[in-house]
Amino acid sequence: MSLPQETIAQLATLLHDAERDVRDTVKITDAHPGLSIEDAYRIQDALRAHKQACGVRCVGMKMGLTSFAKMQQMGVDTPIYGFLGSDNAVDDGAAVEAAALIHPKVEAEIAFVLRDALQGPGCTPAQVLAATQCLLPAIEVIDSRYENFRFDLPSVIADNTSAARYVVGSRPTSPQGIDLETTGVVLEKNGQVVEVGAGAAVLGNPALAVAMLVDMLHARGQSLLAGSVVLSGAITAAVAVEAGDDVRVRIDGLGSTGLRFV
Ligand code: 0L1
Ligand code: MG
Repeated sequence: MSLPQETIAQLATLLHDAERDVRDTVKITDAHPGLSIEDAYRIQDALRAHKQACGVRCVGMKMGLTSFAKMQQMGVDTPIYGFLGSDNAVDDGAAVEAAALIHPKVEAEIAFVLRDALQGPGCTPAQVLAATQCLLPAIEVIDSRYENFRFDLPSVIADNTSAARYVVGSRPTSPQGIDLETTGVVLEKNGQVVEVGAGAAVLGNPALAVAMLVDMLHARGQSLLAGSVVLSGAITAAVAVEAGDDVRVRIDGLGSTGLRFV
């Protein structure tokens, strides 16, 4: 049975306040063990509405759990999605205050910037590429609001898939001529290579992850708006960071981006 809207709003406020106050909380399924995936997305929607009421703009969307290894770890066969708020965006090379985050980790990703809106059902990678204005190298900072980064699927969906910050490169590249499957990715921390990967780590092709996002949104009566930034999913494992760390991602054909934790 689905939760009443009042409970959905209370759970969204709990997660909003945990993020604002930089304190972790127990996963929400401890108190609501039967929480459905649909109710988890309703909590995420309420969290987005709460942030928008505080002046945050929704600038795009993200896919999460896009690697087969992570999906297997969580015992699921589909990825999950979240939203990107204007308060999540960091300028290329800028500083991120580590004390404003609970236990941040970084992931290397490819960002799509859409020229055209995309609507399901049946969205294809070719349609995604045709609607894409440019690709950018990206770093997503994830920061679960749950103790020890421990959660189950409904809890992490409600928590906006651990979205916290993101940075994209400043040199836009047309998707034409980029082989998103074989493109190589290097994630560096403090000048040392800590993770390497290729685009195919994201569901075989990051454009497929964006197409899947469009269909998942359609199933809930939503779509991707023109101008959206879309983080297509982690190409590397997530790496823990702290104040003093300097992080950079370099992607074949797309250039690089970075941020500093202070
Ligand atoms: O962006 C991601 O892939 C993260 C999804 C949520 C799971 C996690 O926090 O590791
Ligand atoms: Mg991610």
